[in-house]
Amino acid sequence: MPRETLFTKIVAREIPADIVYEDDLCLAFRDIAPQAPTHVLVVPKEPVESIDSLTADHQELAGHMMLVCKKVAAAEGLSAGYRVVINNGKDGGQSVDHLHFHVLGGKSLKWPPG
Ligand code: DGP
Repeated sequence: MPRETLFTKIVAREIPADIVYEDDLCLAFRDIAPQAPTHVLVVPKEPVESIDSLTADHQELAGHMMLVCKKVAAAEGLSAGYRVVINNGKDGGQSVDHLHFHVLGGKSLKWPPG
């Protein structure tokens, strides 16, 4: 049984979020602590923990989520560019154990990240 996380609760509408996109497979909502003028999280409805938890069975879902990031970026007007980030595990800076793609934009982003 997958563990309940903040994001499973957002998917279940048990806690509120500013939802910007939804389809059968995933949900996108604004990050509560935005690191850029636009900061949206794209999460699968299925409670996959991280990139490390993905299997070959998730190939379609993972590709779909990437296309949703592109859709969200377009809907947010990020025509000058944007960044998609997936933190994985402790050293990767993952703090919520439910896979999520960060879509960041609305300013010129610095590289490399810390
Ligand atoms: P990460 O560090 O990659 O696991 O990113 C988790 C993100 O989730 C972080 O940027 C802050 C965001 N976050 C944490 N709790 C909540 C919440 O309750 N609601 C929303 N919308 N975002 C949250």
